[in-house]
Amino acid sequence: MPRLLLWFSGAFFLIGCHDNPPTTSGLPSVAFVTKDARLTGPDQIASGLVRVVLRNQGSEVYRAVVAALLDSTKGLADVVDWYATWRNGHPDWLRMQGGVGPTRPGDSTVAISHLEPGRFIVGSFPPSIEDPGHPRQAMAYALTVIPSSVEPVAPPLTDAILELNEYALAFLPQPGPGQRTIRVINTGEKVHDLLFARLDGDAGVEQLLAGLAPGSTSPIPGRLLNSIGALSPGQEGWITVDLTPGRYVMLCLEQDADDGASHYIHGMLHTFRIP
Ligand SMILES: [Cu+2]
Repeated sequence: MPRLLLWFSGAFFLIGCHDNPPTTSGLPSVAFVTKDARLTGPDQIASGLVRVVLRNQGSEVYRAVVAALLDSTKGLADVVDWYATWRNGHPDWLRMQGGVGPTRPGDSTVAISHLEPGRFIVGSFPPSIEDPGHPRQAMAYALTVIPSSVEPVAPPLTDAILELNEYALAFLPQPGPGQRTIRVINTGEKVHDLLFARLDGDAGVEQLLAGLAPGSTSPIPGRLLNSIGALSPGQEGWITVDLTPGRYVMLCLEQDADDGASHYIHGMLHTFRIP
């Protein structure tokens, strides 16, 4: 099928449609494992594009956000302290570079991130689906990204771009049915994340969020798909999702630094149907 060369966000990107699943077999993988109160993974990985896998063996929804430390005086303790005392959004010394979004207990999800050499923190900073009084406890550890010794791998061919900004999620173009690879980019000025779910029957978004809340006894009326942990402005990641016929929702759970409301309440909520 023809590929379109589009001008978008200051750069050219190839958007294509492919009949075969996108290959990411050439990419190195890094696997993180969440259990309750614990996040584990390798201490060191090579730079470049990497398949980030999250295996959630805990009893609650977790994610694995990969964040670069931009200040040599900051470390894991500063990140844990920032998260616990979160009041004014994200510090400028911590750059959210993707990782994997909300993942249900017992599930594994995958996303692709691009990581330059440096010091990173991997954290399951729970998205703000908890009530405001819920303690913000990060499960996190330090990761070093070292220069890769192999040739850089090209980003995956994508079917659509998903742009996150204040306060909307917009597809370019809206993807059709089938296995689709989506490039997710933050074109805004605040940190954004992504929850991507297929809804059961006529379930609503509020029912889904109620089911995902920590300690909830409500059933989760849907399936969480691959999504992105969190992205600072200008950062990007890639996901592949299988869009079978049904209803889908995408939303951002970041808590706004200005008023404390989740971004989806401000408008970062998009539902669509695959016929
Ligand atoms: Cu957001």
